[in-house]
Amino acid sequence: MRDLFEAEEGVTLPLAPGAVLLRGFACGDSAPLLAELQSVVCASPFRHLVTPGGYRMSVAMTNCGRLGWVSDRAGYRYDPVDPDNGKPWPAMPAAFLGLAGAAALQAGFPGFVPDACLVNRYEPGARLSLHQDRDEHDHRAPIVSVSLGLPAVFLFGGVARTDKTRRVPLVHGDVVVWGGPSRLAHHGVRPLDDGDHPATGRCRINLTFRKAG
Ligand SMILES: O=C(O)CCC(=O)C(=O)O
Repeated sequence: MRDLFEAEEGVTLPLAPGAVLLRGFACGDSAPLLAELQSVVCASPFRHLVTPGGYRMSVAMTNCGRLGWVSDRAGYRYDPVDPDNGKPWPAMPAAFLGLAGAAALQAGFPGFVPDACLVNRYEPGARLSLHQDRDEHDHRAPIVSVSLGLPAVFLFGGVARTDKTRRVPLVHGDVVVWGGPSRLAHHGVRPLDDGDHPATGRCRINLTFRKAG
């Protein structure tokens, strides 16, 4: 399987109208991205958020950029301040902005300048249930989602929750972009299998870039 993904590196695979998988797009940038992530995590460490219903999320999260996505008993929202330390979220590193803009352009969405980067850390067993990204003001901008480290199975459905969901295997360096008619597509991640990746160890990192404000 790994050889198949390596052979596909640089290939754009359509998922749905307005949605593509850019196989291996972030491979060349992964070391600087992960190095920059260290500084982000130093300033705003990973934490397990609580859903409005009171459940602890299995995925650990932090943010960088002008706005950060947060969840607590009061609901889901974007906040310019990290509620754990009362300070603005760390600035979005230039390498993050550059990669997100380049991936969006490659997917057919020029001029993408995200103001929010949600960083998700999956340890074995962590999952993200099917959801839509709808807390952003302007849905004209796409979502750019970068996978680093352990492989995962991404679930990609349609705008209606009942639409058929496809399973998309993602590996280190893959980037999924969805916008236009797919901007409100349901998506999620299956429970992460255990493993050890040379770049991240026993976890998967996902960077989700959005224009939130
Ligand atoms: O981890 C992923 O690949 C997807 C993350 C995601 O769906 C989200 O942050 O909304």
